[in-house]
Amino acid sequence: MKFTQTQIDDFHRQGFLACPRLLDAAELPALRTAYDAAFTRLASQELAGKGQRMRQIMNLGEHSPPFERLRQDARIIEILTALIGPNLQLWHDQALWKPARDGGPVFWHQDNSYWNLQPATAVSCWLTLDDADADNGAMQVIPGSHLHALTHGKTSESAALVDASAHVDPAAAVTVPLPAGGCLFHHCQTLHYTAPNVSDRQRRAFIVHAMAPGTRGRDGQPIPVDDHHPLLGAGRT
Ligand SMILES: O=C(O)CCC(=O)C(=O)O
Repeated sequence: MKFTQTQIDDFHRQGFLACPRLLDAAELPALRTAYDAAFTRLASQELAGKGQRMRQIMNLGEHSPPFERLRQDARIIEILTALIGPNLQLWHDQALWKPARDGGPVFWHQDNSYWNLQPATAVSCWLTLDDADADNGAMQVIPGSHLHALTHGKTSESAALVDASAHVDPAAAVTVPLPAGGCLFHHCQTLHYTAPNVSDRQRRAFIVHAMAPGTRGRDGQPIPVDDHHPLLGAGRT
């Protein structure tokens, strides 16, 4: 799927871009089966703090061939390349599952408050395997928020999760509903939030986080190209 230059310009202005049809419906059943199997087979983490909750598997692609293929999918790489530049490196992937009727929002945050990547130009592809809407945890974003890094509060001393809600005017939030197989590309400084799943429908998301090679990590050093952070697309050997 090709984006127009206007859509790419919009991404740079707004910090996000929705792609309602990335995968074909026929591709979804096998991915859902592999996703469910992974949450049964692998130890998933439950990250929680002050009512916030999410279930995640980090780097699912390293454990599940369908997701290893998906994080290198030419359709995803093509769009990430249009948004980041001609060379890409994987930062990591994540599976984030909101089971039906599972309470717990993910508070407003900028991903780069966790990562401290420099330059802050990484982009994420948040892909949903289920129809996602306001009731089951569709992504909400603040347009233009990627232009400034914010200071985030910790949800508690021990929690791994941060909270930038104090910086957010909820009236400025845009909810991005997506059909199954659709995705949302967002910049690593775009403020985003997902609400608790108050529906009877689960919401299974898979996220590919990509950056330009040479991006520096928390220690100020370029992230090495290795098995956890391989080159993607044309750069991959
Ligand atoms: O999938 C979700 O519910 C939250 C995703 C998120 O906040 C993130 O990718 O940083």
